[in-house]
Amino acid sequence: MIATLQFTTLLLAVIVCRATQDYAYKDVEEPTLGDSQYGSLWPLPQKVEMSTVAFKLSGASFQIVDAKESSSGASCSLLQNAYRRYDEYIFPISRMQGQNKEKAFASDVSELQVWITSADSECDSYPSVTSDESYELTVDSPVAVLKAPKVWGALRGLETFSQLVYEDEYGAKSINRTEIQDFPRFAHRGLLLDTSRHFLPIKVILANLEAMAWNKFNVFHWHIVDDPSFPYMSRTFPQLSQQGAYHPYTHVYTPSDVKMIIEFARLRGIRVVSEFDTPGHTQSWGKGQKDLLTPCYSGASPSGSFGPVNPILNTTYDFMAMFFKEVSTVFPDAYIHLGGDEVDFSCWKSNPDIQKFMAQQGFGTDYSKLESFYIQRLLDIVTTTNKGYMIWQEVFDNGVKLKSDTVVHVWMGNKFEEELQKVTEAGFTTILSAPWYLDYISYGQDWQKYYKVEPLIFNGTDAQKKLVVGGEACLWGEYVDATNLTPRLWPRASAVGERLWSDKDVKDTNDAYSRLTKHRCRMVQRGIPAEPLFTGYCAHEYK
Ligand code: CP6
Repeated sequence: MIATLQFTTLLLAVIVCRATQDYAYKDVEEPTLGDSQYGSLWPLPQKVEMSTVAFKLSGASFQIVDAKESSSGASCSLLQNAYRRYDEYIFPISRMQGQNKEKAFASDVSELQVWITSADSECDSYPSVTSDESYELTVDSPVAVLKAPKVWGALRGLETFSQLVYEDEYGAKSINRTEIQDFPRFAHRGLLLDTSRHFLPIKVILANLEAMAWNKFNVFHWHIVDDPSFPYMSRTFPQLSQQGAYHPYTHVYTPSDVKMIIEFARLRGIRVVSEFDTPGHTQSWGKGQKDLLTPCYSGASPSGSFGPVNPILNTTYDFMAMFFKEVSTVFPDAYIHLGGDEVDFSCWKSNPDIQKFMAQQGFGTDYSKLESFYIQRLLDIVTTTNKGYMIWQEVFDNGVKLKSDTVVHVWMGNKFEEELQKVTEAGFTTILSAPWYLDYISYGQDWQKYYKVEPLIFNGTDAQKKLVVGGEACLWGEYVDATNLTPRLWPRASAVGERLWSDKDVKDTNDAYSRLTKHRCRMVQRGIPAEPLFTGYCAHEYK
């Protein structure tokens, strides 16, 4: 038996594919559709060795199980849940019918054994920016083994395993002998969704968290409130959503909704980072919280409209302290995003009380000093909750004194390289969004534009480059609701997903096109209406 196996191995050419291999770089508009040697893997693992030896998988007998040596097992519901999910992805029809109607044949690969190697599997923890997502996957007969130090790596490896399974020309589930070693290039791989411009139903958020996991994203940046509406239901200040949401009962996220979203994300190794953006972008806050916003003046009298948060009242800071105390307990992540972007000074300028305060403080007419004054106090407040914070780049640009573990979020479109250079020169951790504004749409294959971005292209030392912990694709919600969000996101966000996960030398757009086309079909098959990249069809489509 062993002799036969060795003989087969010798006879069959083993293709050794290195994900880090350099490709001839072609700048093409329409990539040619050839088959990638990596099948439909997306994002491409760091190291893949794939043989042409194919094994059969029988839905009747194949199982995902805990390895005997594993430090985590039946008591880890995160893993058991994931096994069930991936079992259904691999055998969708047979599993959906409950009973397996396939003819039982012996599976060449009877089991995928999941082996958590570290004593603390982190099964009951929340993921963090330092979570270990690495894994090793060996597909062989009679068993495949997935080894990971923590459950987070196991989740990533299960997704990869499911992507290796394909149907042969007779429709039989197959998988090739494969060895994979994998880990993310960047620790922060996020997606921003905006639930203020339009309310997004819970099930839309959950479906997209699921799709994030398929693309190895690990941060849901929840831009939960903004000018148009305040859908976050606060226990401490219930009037904020009662007055500020589009509808006080139907268009709100209750504490239990938020809990459900956080747990659904955790089970997929995804952090939920909430953003409560101030002092700008806060019109909706003013409806339920009297005197929070600055009254604007026209001439000598109030105009009836309101501007950013009023930074000169003590009541503002009392409110913020209570509000962020609540937020810090509702969202378990170690970071809160505090916004700080796009503050419009015209209302502050019009207000005589603010003018007086500016003079008293010696700010002259530099309103960015007033903005910094507000942010500084807010940061001090949030620091007392023991959370780290993330802020949009303007807060850094304005010279606000930031804690050393602050994450500066670079979003302005022009010259992001210079900004990354400045932010990291000052020693701050940073994430990049500027080139990945998916709310911008245009004719053609814009995924290639997102794909070709190299985050570390700026001038800087190795130490500076290490401070770039990742990036986020942003889907701002002005023109997006439940009807068009999902196809607008996928597979365009997948391009960002591979850029943030795979090696920097994975940049062959033709190879990416082939894999992404199949990956997109797989997303459609799994129930996500991902839009097509270009002309063509999906193998699973039938009348
Ligand atoms: N909302 C908030 C937005 C944007 C920002 N903050 C935004 C700005 C410019 C573009 C797209 C989105 N809609 N709160 C900036 C971070 Cl082009």
